[in-house]
Amino acid sequence: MNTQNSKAAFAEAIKHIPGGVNSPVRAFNSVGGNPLFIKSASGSKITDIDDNEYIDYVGSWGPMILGHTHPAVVEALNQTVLNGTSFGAPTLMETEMANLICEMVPSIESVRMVNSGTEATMSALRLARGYTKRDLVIKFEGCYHGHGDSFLIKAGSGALTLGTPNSPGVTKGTASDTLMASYNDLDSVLDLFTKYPNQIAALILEPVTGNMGVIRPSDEFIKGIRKACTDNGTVLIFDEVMTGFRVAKGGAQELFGITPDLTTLGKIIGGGLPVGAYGGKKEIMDCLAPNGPVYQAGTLSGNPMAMAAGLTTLRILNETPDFYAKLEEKANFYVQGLQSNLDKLGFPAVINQVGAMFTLFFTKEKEVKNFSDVMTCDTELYAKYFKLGLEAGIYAAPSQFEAGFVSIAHSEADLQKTIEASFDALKQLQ
Ligand code: KE4
Repeated sequence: MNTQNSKAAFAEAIKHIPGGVNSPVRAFNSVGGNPLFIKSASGSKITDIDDNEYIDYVGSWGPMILGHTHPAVVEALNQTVLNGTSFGAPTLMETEMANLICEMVPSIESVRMVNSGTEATMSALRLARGYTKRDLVIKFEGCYHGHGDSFLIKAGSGALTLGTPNSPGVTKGTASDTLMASYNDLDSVLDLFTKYPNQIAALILEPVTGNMGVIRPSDEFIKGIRKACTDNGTVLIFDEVMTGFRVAKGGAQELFGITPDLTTLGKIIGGGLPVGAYGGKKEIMDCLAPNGPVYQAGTLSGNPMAMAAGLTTLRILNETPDFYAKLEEKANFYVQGLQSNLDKLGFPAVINQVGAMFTLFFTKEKEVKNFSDVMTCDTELYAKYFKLGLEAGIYAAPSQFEAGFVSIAHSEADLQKTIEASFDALKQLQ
């Protein structure tokens, strides 16, 4: 596979961009080699600057649930740009977006648009602290909530991939306000509530993890967390930046029947443009400026281009009959094919799937249900599998600690080709 142009592009990029990338997990550091520079995408495919085409299972890390360059999204952007790209003043599309989010995610009574998932989670935490007048927050080892200081402690995603789960630059004071619990271990949460009575402002979690690979919460864990937060007057924040509109129309909270107090959103709600959002109980959201004293702002929050792409995407998700059934059918076909490969070869690995997100863990464990299980993975083996996939025209996440995604644009032929390529790769790795 010729990637000469990407190699040259990377040599140029590293001159003036830290690590040659604008987000660390793109750098291929954990899988080796140079990142591919992408020039275009359409539907389920992406094409690099050496004209290699790949079936895309990254989907821009989640947003591209409709596939790339969906005609309705492209048309909406083409029309919107002609009227101006940003006004710094209210627009009708922002109200339409807020109304639609509140319709699709009933726990959200009021919602504020921001420009990234990170902005959403850091703002939600500040809001929870302002509302409860408490300082402490509980997060889970391996969960990633963006690069806000309070969350870069034992964080997942790129921080875990690159081995910096505790980032330098986060002050001791900030870090001391973040309490760490273990995913799927309810006692580790209850112990913190016992140790810090009436001091915990918020508990934030990925209701299905994607940033240490995909892990589903146990019923006991997710229900126990809801009860513990209610009993202790702690704001329960579901970070649905990845799971929102992905694992179900109403996100993981619909899937599990759990009502959080606040929800953070991103990725899909921007349709590929920079958007984040946070929302929830009106009583809490009304503490936000200009109504209340908790401050948060943003020059480009709710800008017309992002609203046009996001609204078009959400309307399709909301109005297409059986969209999620069809999407999950594709994911099931794919995962069953991968599982069949493992079974035929007797290859030790675990696949976790929730809806249209999944991870193939290269571990000898029988199941992966928490961070310590994830840490048994052979990341070098994953790197080899990833590169064999690239050679076969499959673009997966360049890290074992991420989620894979299918879009509605992935055809059965795409999935079948990927299953066969996976079989060949696993056979070579035995
Ligand atoms: P952004 O600031 O990257 O838009 O969102 C941060 C974030 C918050 N919460 C969850 C659950 C997330 O998954 C993310 C971002 N996810 C990573 C992928 N695992 C973004 C990819 C990247 O960092 O380049």
